[in-house]
Amino acid sequence: DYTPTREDRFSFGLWTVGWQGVDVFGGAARPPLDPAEAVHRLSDLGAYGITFHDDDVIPFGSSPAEKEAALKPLREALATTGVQVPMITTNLFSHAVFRDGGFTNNDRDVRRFALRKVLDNLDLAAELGARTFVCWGGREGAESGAAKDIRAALDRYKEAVDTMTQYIVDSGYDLRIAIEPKPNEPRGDILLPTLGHALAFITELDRPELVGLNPEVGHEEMAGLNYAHGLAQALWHGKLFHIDLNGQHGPRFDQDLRFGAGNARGAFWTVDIVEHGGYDGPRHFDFKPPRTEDFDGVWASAAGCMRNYLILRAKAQAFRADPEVQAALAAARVDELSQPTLTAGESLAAFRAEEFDPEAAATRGMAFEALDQLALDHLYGVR
Ligand code: 3MF
Ligand code: MG
Ligand code: MG
Ligand code: MG
Repeated sequence: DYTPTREDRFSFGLWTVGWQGVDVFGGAARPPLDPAEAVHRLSDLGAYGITFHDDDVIPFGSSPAEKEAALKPLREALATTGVQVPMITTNLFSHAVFRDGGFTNNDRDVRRFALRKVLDNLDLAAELGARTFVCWGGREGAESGAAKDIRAALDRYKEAVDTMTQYIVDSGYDLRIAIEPKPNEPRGDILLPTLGHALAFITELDRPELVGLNPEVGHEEMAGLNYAHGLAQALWHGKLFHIDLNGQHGPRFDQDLRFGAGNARGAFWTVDIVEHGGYDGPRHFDFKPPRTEDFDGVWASAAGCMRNYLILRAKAQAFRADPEVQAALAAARVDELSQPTLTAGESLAAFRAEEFDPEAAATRGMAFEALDQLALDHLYGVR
């Protein structure tokens, strides 16, 4: 049975099921979705959380009274359903004022406006009990060479994130920031394009302990990278604060397919590392129900994200528990990699004098194909 429950901790962005299908070639294909309705529908489907950009709920430019009025039905839906808000984020990309970015816009007054918008949203995050605040810098970037001084832009990016973490500490908020890398789209080139760039950036910040990552499947695969490997490295650094699960077919536009569609083999290893690698945050979906769909299709697509996750979770668990897999892992000497290469206290002189026969070692097969076939047998459903 692949029916989701709240214990599975599935969450969805309001902007996912609420996407009206506006793309670069066409306008809205679906009417707007009321945020409170989205909360009720996602709750009925078995989700435990919803996430949103300020503008998904509060129209851009709202007065404080208008903001409260916009939040009221959402607050009521959360209270009625018990749905949580584990993460919120700020829209610094839709309004044309952000066409050259928020934190790294060449216009200083736009940067100041962007930072005020984010600080307001940190207050809302804390008030709603969110523990993670995502920063996706979709418009932080360039299409041309001379237009952006990348080193100055990184100074301003750091200044913005340092201001946010200082404000979090000064306010006593229990919040951490998660940077979401993306290589391109909507900008020709986006700053902090991959997990690796973002990890390096974090080490330059005033409070690196408060800043981690929100990796998205599609964004890493757009860059031709292995998402599961990226998650594993983020975990190794203690930086996997949140995840955006969806589906992608290789390096093309950001497809945002439902999770499990797209690269299915990649999805299997993604679930394996999420379940077995020490991540304990929400299983968050950032997908787009295709514009071919009416609302029945939207909810089928959302349900499919969770169903595919649960199917792959069962398969990953069965793979790890399979005695033949355990034997194949041993044959592939996977556990041997956990042994330090040097023995503690070993003399380097003795170590360097050690005899080794590379010709003999080169004839030992690694037995990876038999191991991987067992994984595919589990994935393809014949074991
Ligand atoms: C775009 C994205 C964003 C981010 C969001 C923060 C609109 O490709 O992935 O979704 O996920 O802004 O979570
Ligand atoms: Mg995305
Ligand atoms: Mg995303
Ligand atoms: Mg995407």
